[in-house]
Amino acid sequence: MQKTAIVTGITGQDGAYLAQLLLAKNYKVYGTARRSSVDNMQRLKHLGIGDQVEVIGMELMEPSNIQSVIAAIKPDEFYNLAAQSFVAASFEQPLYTAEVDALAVTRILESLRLSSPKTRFYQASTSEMFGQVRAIPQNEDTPFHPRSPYAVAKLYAHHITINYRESYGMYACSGILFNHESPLRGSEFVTRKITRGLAAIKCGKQDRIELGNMDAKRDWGFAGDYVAGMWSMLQQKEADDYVLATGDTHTVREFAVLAAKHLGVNLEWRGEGVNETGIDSATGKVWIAINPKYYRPAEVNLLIGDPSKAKTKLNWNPSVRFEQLVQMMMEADLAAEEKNTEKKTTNMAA
Ligand code: NDP
Ligand code: GDR
Repeated sequence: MQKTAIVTGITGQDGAYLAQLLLAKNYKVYGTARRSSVDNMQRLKHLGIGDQVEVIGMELMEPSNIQSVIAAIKPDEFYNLAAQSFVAASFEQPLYTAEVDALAVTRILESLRLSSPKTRFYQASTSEMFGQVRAIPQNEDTPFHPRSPYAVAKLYAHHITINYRESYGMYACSGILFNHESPLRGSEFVTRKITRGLAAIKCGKQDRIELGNMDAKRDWGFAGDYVAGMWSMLQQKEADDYVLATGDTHTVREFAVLAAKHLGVNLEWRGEGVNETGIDSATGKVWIAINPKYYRPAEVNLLIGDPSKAKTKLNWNPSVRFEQLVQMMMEADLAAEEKNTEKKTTNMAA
């Protein structure tokens, strides 16, 4: 019989890749989205699956939305990907972030418990929960020390997921995922901000990119690999929690240097702290400058994950390494920027 899955956050990066994977496995996919005044199905369309996902309305702040969708569909699997996912924004909107990223998870679990207790549940947990890290690398046993309202809210969601598993025997898993990126990554996240910005500078559309903490280190992988891990977590005999990561870490500065290299630009660094600049060594032009407004009230300086458990138990392995990821994102943004420029030139000529 065809399996059914509900994916919350279908308009987001992971929602799109997960939907693609589930459709390829012949699932009936219901994607939930909140109301929007603009067409926000671009990622699904980009992957060519815009008309294959059944999109249903669900605002995570509305318990009745959650209850009615779960009671009507009673899916085999429920992937909770929706969240206020931008760490920086959580310092500006801590209460909203708590509602959506923490309390809404209890609303979902309660609805599942009451209406569809056999549904297998995946919670999108995060390496941000490790925060000020207590061990290097971080694995499932590393103690947590969250450093933002986002991470605190996600930690609540992580524990309530485990609590429903232990209290009611529900098949509920928490995937502790390290940063994963792609050409579909939101443009406010640092990787995509860099690749979009560099492409725009290259095409003469932007003067420079302004960034914050260049020393932050992240374990960056490819989103397509990570959604496969989410699915695997729900196919096991018993529910459990897993870290997904590459096991490599790089600074924001290293990401920028490598991305620029794909454009044939050798970035050199001058100055320190807020005065640091990234300069094209051939022309002396400043491509990257620091704007302290991008510093966070509390920072997560270093993340590097140990995915051994997922490798052993789920047979999960990341297929895309850092260098390929940067290349993939840089090439996609350059191609998009060049296409835009071409379109504008053609329109002006017509
Ligand atoms: P995105 O920010 O790309 O997508 C978030 C999704 O949540 C969007 O579809 C968004 O809808 C939806 N959403 C936000 N608020 C609400 C709300 N109040 N009601 C209903 N839907 C809402 O995130 P990603 O795809 O990158 O991440 C998916 C999940 O994984 C998130 O929970 C994130 O916190 C978590 N995570 C992500 C990691 C990563 O590196 N990408 C790593 C670890 C965890 P809209 O389009 O309307 O804004
Ligand atoms: P993160 O991703 O906070 O790790 O959360 P983000 O790309 O926003 O930041 C990574 C690091 O880069 C530093 N940084 C900047 N960040 C942004 N966004 N913009 C800048 O200009 C900039 N300059 C430097 C940040 O300070 C930070 O150290 C992501 C999200 O997807 C979360 O939802 C997810 O849980 C975690 O990854 C794992």
